[in-house]
Amino acid sequence: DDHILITLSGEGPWGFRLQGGSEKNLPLLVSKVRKRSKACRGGLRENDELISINGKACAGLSHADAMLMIDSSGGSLHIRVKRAA
Ligand code: LEU
Repeated sequence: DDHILITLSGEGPWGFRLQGGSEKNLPLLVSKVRKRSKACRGGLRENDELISINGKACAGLSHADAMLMIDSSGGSLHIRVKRAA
């Protein structure tokens, strides 16, 4: 599987949704990417697994924690994702 670093510039909303999180013992996966959104144009894809958000590892993060970190980016959003080959 590939790791891909995605940078989204400016402010949210970015146009994607997450599922999973540590409270469910599931990886944080991108469940939906809105067409023509910043997330879509920036290369984010459905089923990508979030590995880090703004340089902070996602291991152990709950769904709510991850959403807070994304919402409080305050400017550009840097996410590392793992994409199934
Ligand atoms: N729904 C948010 C957005 O599109 C992202 C979510 C994962 C916090 O900006």
